[in-house]
Amino acid sequence: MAVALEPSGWWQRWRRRLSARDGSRMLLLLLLLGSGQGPRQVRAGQTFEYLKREHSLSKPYQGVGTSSSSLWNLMGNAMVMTQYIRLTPDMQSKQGALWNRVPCFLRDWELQVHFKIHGQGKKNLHGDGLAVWYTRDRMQPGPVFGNMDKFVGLGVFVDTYPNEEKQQEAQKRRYSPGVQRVFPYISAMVNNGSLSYDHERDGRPTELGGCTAIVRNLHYDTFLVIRYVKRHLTIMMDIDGKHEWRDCIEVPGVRLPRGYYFGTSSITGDLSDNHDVISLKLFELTVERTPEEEKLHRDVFLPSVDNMKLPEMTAPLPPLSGLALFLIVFFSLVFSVFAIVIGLILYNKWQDQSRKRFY
Ligand SMILES: *[C@@H]1O[C@H](CO)[C@@H](O)[C@H](O)[C@H]1NC(C)=O
Ligand SMILES: [Ca+2]
Repeated sequence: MAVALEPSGWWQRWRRRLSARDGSRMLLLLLLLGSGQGPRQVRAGQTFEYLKREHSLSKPYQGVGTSSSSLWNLMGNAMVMTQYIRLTPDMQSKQGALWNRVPCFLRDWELQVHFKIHGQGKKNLHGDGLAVWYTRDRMQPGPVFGNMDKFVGLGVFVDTYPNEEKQQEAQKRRYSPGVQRVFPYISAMVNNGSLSYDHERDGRPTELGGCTAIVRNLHYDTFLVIRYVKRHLTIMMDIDGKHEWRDCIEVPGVRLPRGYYFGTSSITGDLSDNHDVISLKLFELTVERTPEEEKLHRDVFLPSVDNMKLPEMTAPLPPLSGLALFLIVFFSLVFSVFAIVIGLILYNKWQDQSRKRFY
């Protein structure tokens, strides 16, 4: 497959800052920079970045999902529009996905996701969000943001509905301080096929890390980037309209096999949103490795994370049941009465003794 190179590095970063995200300006820049020499590479530190067209998707979405030669397949309710690919419309019980047909054999890469989540729902009456995948299997519908559970690979979730918090609220439970997460929330999970994503707890038991990301109904562009370099997983976002990457998740020692597929999926339930993907851009990152690193970073066959300590099953504090509350109040009262009675008796005795002493 022919792979075109896109000049990046400093240029890429400059472009990110300067909002030159529209095609015409990019083309102009290419012409100016390339000056007829064809594709160029621009060195940025020790890293070269090349856009890999076979793993990327952008407007116009010619042939997506329809032609047999398409690089991308659609699934479920996903639809190709002129300006975006809609994974789900703002309607109940929809699910859709978009999957790259070409397995990715790169060792170091960066995936930039331009997405938009918007809808009619008011605060906390919208859902459920979208996921970005790098997994062994593709096109497998299921409950995890529209994809199969017990997946093998990496999942990055932009979760817009706080299932666990809402459930706790309904049960009048409380969180211990520092445990509550603010939604929308981005989290990541690496799975070797043995773990289930716990939707009711928004993936809390299996999350590698996460951060709050207020991404709904914004009038500017929102981006997510997943960078995988030397087994270091970094997830950043650009959701403030400032054209700057903000850190979200950083995990060292992440082992991901090669030859997996990129995809994105979404699901709505009782609550809904439009979940749109505008572009997916995969860059190959060419980094230098020392001979030791070469040895260390040998191919793996199953995803894993070194020294992974899954967050403890931090159950919210149990609520005080009615009975417990009654017993506490009852015994407090009984104790108080006892204390007062004993106090009075002792006081009387003391007074008697004082009287005896003076008369
Ligand atoms: C798969 O992951 C689970 C949970 O992290 C771990 O306990 C198990 O040993 C792993 N299985 C293999 C074959 O690596
Ligand atoms: Ca959720």
